[in-house]
Amino acid sequence: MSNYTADNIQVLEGLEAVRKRPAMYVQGGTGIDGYHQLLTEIIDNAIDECLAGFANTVEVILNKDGSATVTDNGRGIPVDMMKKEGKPAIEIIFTILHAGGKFDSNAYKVSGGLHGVGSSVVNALSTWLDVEVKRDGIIYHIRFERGVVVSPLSQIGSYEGSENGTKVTFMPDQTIFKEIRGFDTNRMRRRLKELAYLTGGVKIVFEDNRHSEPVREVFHEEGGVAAFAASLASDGKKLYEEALRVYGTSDEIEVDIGMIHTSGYGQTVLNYANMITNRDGGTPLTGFKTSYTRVLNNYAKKNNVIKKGDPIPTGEDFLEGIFCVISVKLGDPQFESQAKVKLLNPEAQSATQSVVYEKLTEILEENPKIAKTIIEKAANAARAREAARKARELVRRANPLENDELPGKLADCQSEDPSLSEIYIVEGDSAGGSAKQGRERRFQAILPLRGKILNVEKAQLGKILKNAEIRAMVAAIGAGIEGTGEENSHFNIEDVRYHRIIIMTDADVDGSHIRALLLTFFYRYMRPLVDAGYLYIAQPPLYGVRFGREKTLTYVYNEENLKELLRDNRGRKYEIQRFKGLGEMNPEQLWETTMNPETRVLKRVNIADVLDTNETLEMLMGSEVPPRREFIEDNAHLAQLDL
Ligand code: TSJ
Repeated sequence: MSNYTADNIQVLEGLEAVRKRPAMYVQGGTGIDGYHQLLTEIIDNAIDECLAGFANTVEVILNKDGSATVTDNGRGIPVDMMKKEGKPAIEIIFTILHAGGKFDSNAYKVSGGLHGVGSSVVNALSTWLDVEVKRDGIIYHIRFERGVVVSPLSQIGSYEGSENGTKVTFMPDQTIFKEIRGFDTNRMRRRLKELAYLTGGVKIVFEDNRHSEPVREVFHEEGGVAAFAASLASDGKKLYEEALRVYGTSDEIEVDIGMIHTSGYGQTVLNYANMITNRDGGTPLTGFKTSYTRVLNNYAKKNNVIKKGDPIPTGEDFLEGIFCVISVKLGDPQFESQAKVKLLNPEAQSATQSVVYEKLTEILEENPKIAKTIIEKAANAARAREAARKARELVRRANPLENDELPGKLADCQSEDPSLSEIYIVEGDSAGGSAKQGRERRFQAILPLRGKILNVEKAQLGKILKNAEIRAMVAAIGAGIEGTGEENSHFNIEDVRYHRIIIMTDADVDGSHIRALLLTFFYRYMRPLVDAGYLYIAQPPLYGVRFGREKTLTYVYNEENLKELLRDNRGRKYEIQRFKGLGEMNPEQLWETTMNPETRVLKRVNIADVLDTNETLEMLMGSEVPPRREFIEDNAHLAQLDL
């Protein structure tokens, strides 16, 4: 079999494979994306000729019949005979899959491998494809249908002057792209504008001749990625006139970055690898951020731009308000996925890092005003960040429990003058009920506590702060708590809502237990209350004695008093009522004996009392259970801890 025959078989098999499974060869498959990818591929080839330095203009024309024409003014696709194949090079290029690489003259040819579409794939998926090449004064022509040569390469004319070039016109195959109506003008305009920025100087002419009023637009951006970045930022917010361009080559990777800083707060960073957008950046972005932050910090330090005491800006602070375009070009791009959202090549990170370090340092040295502006913006961002953090912390770690609302079970007094106001902290709901009925509501508030309160000596802080009874007390007293170890935890004595805080518990073992727990709580978390003498213990009577037919009871507060009273009234008939709990007194009795400022006996708590209580509590609450039970039983008849 001759080479010629073997090659032809290879060509036909290749074309058949592409037409059978287009999605394997075209990113975007046979949908709208794949359809545009055909045109993109042809344009990229022309752009490559520009990037290689042999052309400066690309023309893209959408024709009335639905075909597209792409022209460049480069060298013209080679038309010379290939000895081995016995065919002109141009025919090989359009018929052999992945033949592009063979003719690559520049390291970062975008076609082949990158898009997964070669010009041969476009050819195979086109109803027809015409190529005209102008080379050395001669105009060549070749035509394909569905990838197969139908008009072999021929000379069709001549031209004057040195303007060589390539012109490709193709008609996407409707039998493959069944549902697609045509190219999207806006999509093409957007891509061509982007290419104009990314190439930085290639003149791209766009024509849409499909409508009665043809569209013609020229994209030409000499400013490259710097102009790109500048175009993204609004003029009024720019912190300096000209966008910066950081450009260099390292390890055969071309790094081209444009940036401008604005007074805004967002950050816009676009990433391109071989002119393909990478939504998630990748290694070049990482390399950029590393050196960008380092260079700016170095400059700030060396030139004392950041004031003493100001926070050091982070990388994110330096990026506040930035508009930046990062474009790298490299030989063998590796992407995370088919969608190419992220570039993975590690060498692109080190190349970007080294170019940015070297070139940005130079730029800052040469533009001290801009350097200062960028750093001051970051310093502001850092200060704002720090202030925001502190504000957040204040909210989060506000005086614990301070913001609680007044508890629902608090029966508050009418007076808003703390020096005239009292609060009774009452053991149990039933005693609370009597106290609420018996009180003088103008200046007396009642807060009933349900059962035993938490032992703050043993519980963890978090649990203490969550405890409903404790929260209720803190909220009612209204001055926060201290001693939590938290930075913003304070007890503010000026905020106390009552200058008499009165603990009122039953005259029994449980009552004394609860009282001890409360005292410990106040001592640990509201110590100034104790120091100021605001804390009291109510003294409810133990007995009520009725002599003869008297209507009123004589109240007795301890055993001594009872003996004395009975001795003094020897010979009289009497009845003794023992009050086991506050709940056994009716509201009037409670008022008269324990709450009426004219008749009640209050014991003011002092530090010594509490310290005693601490020891007592140590024993009461300690883990050794037997001595505790003993203590409670021994002292039960006293009905109090001797405070
Ligand atoms: F995609 C394509 F093949 F259809 C296509 C290629 C489409 C368009 C509009 C332009 C091109 C193209 C290719 N423009 N310029 C070139 N250049 C070459 O192919 C070329 C020229 C000279 C040499 C050389 O070594 O002399 C090598 C090459 C690859």
